[in-house]
Amino acid sequence: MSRPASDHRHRRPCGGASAPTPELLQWLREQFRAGRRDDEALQLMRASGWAEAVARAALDRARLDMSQADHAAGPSPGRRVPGPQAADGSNRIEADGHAVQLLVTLRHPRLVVFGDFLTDAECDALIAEARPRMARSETVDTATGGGEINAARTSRGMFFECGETPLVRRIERRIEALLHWPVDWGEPLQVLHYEPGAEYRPHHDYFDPGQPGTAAVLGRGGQRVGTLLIYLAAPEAGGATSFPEAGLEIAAVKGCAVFFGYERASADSLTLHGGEPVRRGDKWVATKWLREREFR
Ligand code: PD2
Ligand code: ZN
Repeated sequence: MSRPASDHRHRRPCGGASAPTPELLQWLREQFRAGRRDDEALQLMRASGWAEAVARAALDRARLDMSQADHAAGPSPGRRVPGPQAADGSNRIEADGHAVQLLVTLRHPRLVVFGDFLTDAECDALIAEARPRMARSETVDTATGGGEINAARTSRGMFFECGETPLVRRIERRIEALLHWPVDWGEPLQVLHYEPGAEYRPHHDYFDPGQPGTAAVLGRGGQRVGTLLIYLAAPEAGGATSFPEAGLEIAAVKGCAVFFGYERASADSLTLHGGEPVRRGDKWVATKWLREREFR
């Protein structure tokens, strides 16, 4: 097994943390291509004498480089992407012992609408678990990678921890089985609540590669590659999820879900989408954003 050469082992950084060398970054990219996990690579760098801060910075830098190269190259035949696989034209998919209906499938944007993703009782129970922790939703500040309150998003929301409750675990297992994507290759489940007038203006869910804050965000699991939006409570009027470039509106129907994938962080994916203003009643949704690899 190759080791990451560290001739800097005893060198003290002068004027701040030392930066990863090009050789270390090259070694890391080779390790990732060979399927090495982040924690294993980190262990090898430590064993070779690399300082913790440098090793972690190198990990983030190499992952970011690879993610940008992958996205510039676009989809390739060997590249895994999340999504359902219906057996021989069936309109029902078994996901972790639960039957999900396949209602709409679109190739471009790559989008699928599911019926019966959650039962009414599961929707109500998830809302009850989320309700005490709701706070004004934030969006990612593309300059810094941090969160910010934004007039474009007037819902309230919260994040569960991964596997936080038995119900959250059951839903995560169902998502994993349906989309063929490991649950920890994604952000924890988020719940949003929209009251009348609240909306989420059109946006892309992937992180804009051209923005300065994106590097920090990609360091934790790479780009987003897909979104699963689950409708937990339907408003009486308004609140559809719209895809303006595709001329598509998906009504928020309790228990249904929409998946859309974007192999490339590009507007060509036609995944510009928004939550239309709620006119009457309340809308609740849960969102699972899928990442290129383990989210840590
Ligand atoms: O609640 C929605 O319809 C919606 C629309 C657009 C949610 C999201 N984006 C999201 O959570 O990313
Ligand atoms: Zn969105």
